[in-house]
Amino acid sequence: MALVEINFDGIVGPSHNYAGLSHGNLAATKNAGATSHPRAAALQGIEKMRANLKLGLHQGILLPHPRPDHRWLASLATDYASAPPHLKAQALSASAMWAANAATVSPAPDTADGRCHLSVANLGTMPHRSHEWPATLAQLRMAFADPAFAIHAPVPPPFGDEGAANHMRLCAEHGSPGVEVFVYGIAGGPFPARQHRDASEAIARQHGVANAIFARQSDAAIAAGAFHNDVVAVANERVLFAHEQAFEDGDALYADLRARLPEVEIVEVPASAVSLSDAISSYLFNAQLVTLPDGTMTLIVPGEARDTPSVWAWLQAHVAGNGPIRRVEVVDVRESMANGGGPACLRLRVVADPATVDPRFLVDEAKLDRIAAVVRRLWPEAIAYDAIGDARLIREIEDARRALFETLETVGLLDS
Ligand code: SUG
Repeated sequence: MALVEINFDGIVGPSHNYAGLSHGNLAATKNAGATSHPRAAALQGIEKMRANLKLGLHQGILLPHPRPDHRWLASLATDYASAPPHLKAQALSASAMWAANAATVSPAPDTADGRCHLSVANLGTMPHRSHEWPATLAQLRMAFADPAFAIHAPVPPPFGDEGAANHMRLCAEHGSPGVEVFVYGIAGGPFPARQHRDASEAIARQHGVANAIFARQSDAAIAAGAFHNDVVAVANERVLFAHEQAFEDGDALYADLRARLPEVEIVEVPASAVSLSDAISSYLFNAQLVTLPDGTMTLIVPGEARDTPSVWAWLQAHVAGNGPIRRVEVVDVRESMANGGGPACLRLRVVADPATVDPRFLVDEAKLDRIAAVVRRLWPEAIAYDAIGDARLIREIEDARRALFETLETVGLLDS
């Protein structure tokens, strides 16, 4: 089979909660201390995958990590019962659901050795995300064990790397050679710049990317709450869809792209139509921009985009006009959105032949039904912030994950 784009969505784990752990992520900070609904959150994610299957897209999954992360706590010379509250919250976070931060992916047509390269992100800036990488690495090694893939361990700290959320690929079509845009930030504003240029360059070298551009995220975007570039820009095949204030020097980036890929179409949304603040609160750009089997370029946006008048007006006008985005689909991922994760955060894109992927990581409707049944039966209905120390809740979370792994025949990964 030809190379196709497969979206691997992180299944929302049973410990999903609102602990306000991500400084610079305005939604997560605003909802700190709120009661979460892990069951509803996971079901929303499953419905999004179901909708994408119905659109004719290829769909995969990544699995919840062991939470609490006892191994990480042990490395800090403590355990869940005696850890201070902030370490407890950091050890329990379900943040691995945001698969766009799992790894950076360079598909085979872009790389020197003709393999698809994946580098696991170190996520070193935020303590609660810094311990995701070992479990991610174990899953990627299992899912992509075929020699068509090369899996790399993370770039070492202190060079922060947040994976595909700061990486865009432009190409004539998925299976042809692409230009890879690595977006980095520079520290100095009110919020951390999570993606370091040295990390991006190391990954481009490691993957043997022939055609790479390094573009700086604008300070204004980071200061307005765009803690990852995928909050203000998204690319698919020949289209780059970005906010006017996404990049420090957008004109230079666009000129470079036009020189390297003449068919590129840049859809820039002016701040006069959609403010940075509306773009970030609605997650207009944290959409999945996808090509349907009939070639229709479609934008999958969260419900919050429809609820934001400036954003919805812009989308309606674009679709009514001659722009490359021909269709808009709305999905409900509000439990994830409340922690700053939109439709695009929840998925990792891999361009590959599905026959080379371990089938346990691919889903169809029937498998989603089985996953949903486990979630309905065992995922906690709600987690109040002050309940995270409750031993019974912890047991419930661990039992729920184990049942899912048994259903998916991935028990070999339970302890990684
Ligand atoms: O890293 N939220 C995530 C959201 C990640 C979104 N991903 C992309 N943009 N691709 C983050 O800030 C909140 C968890 C908490 O506060 O409990 C959190 O980690």
